[in-house]
Amino acid sequence: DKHYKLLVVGGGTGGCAAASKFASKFGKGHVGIIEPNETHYYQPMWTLVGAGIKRVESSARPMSSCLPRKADWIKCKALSFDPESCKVTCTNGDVISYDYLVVGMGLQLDYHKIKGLPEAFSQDPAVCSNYNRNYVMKTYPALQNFEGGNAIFSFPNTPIKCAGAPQKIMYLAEDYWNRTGKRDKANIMYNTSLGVIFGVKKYADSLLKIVEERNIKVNYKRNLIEVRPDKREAVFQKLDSETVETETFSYNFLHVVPPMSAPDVLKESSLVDQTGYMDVNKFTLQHVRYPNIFGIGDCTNVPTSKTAAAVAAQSGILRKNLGAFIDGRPLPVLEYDGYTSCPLVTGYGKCIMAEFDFNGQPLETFPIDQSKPRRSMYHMKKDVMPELYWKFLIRGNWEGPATYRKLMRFGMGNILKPSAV
Ligand code: FAD
Ligand code: UQ1
Repeated sequence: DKHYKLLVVGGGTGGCAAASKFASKFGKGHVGIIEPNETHYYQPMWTLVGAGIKRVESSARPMSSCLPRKADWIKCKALSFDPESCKVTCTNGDVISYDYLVVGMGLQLDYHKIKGLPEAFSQDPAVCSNYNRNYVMKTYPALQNFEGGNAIFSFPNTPIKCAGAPQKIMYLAEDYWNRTGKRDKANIMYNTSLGVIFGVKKYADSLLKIVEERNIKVNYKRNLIEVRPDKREAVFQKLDSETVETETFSYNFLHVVPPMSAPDVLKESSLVDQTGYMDVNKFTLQHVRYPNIFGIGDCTNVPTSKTAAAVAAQSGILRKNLGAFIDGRPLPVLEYDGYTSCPLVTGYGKCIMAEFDFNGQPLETFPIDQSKPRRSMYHMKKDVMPELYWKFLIRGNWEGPATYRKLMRFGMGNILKPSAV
């Protein structure tokens, strides 16, 4: 059976970036990537696809064009991990051994944990979800066909990727119905399992102003547990009640964000902690029990908001720390600060660019107040980020904006500080 110096599991954002860096370093034949899918999706595009701004095709590229040429693509799923003997078993029967392993398996979407799903997606045109390549294609037609009534947007009771995405599509929908003269007939509701609108106060304050100004009702501690397409009812569990209590809403439009978890294969392995995510050191991304294993992205227990922006920053941390470990140098070389970013699209042509660290402290790149919705940040999201992703991030050449942030701060600091004059 095959052996690789570096084996990467997952050819998504993190897997591609990691494999690219080390395939250039080690050369042809020394890096293997296990990835079952023929197509790589730029998932952040789906917010714009749902709003009719981009086509779903623009979010897709052939996997073969995304994986580094110098690495071997093992086109199947990882089936089990044997970290003691440094082996991964695949669905095609291969057992692959490695010196070093990087796991970037992302998150599994657990639509089936909501009663009535996924069937309701095929039974009711008013039920949609930007989190899946097929269901996102239902979102814009559902926006167009909406004729008034309750429009409900859900947020599940688990960690999710891009925690802002469940409300981005709501602001876009509100804007769309406003422009098409249907806003007066719409009763827009954000039913979230959380107790806050966003985890970082600076941006939460801006969002609270927006929901108030635009007459959007926020119902906190409401978890979607059932969809009844025949009656057009959505059942939510009240998480703030001591007894098991539910609340049923009728809907005319329903955007579902499913519960998410690490992929089952990972949960069933010895690589995870009690919460079911890969157990890594949050500063170095090295596994806490198996030093030759590193994790990147959404599948790890790193306590930051799960985004491609976070993966970009983590790819730099991984390059340095895994690189040092391979060379026998001591860790940490560079510690992750939790940098993550969430472009909160608040309408057609408007975006709040949230950027923050492990402590929920803003870490903004630009010398402007990014908690204000801006057209410039909308263009960053719509036009700049996709290019950055395809040309640099998945090629291992975009490690986030930290360098630019420091340059901007340094420049501004000198201009603004009176003592420097
Ligand atoms: P992924 O990119 O999801 O890749 C995981 C890979 O692992 C997949 O290719 C999968 O096929 C593979 N895999 C799974 N199981 C196995 C197995 N058993 N064997 C082998 N391979 C396996 N991020 C932002 O930064 N900004 C945004 O604006 C933004 N908006 C978003 C909007 C939406 C609607 C969505 C869905 C996501 C958004 N994100 C955004 C989040 C971003 O897409 C993810 O955080 C990022 O892609 C995570 O990268 P990853 O490598 O951890 O996982
Ligand atoms: C980012 O680096 C990134 O990766 C390409 C994203 O993925 C889609 C993002 O959405 C964001 C916001 C960033 C952060 C970069 C800047 C310049 C704010």
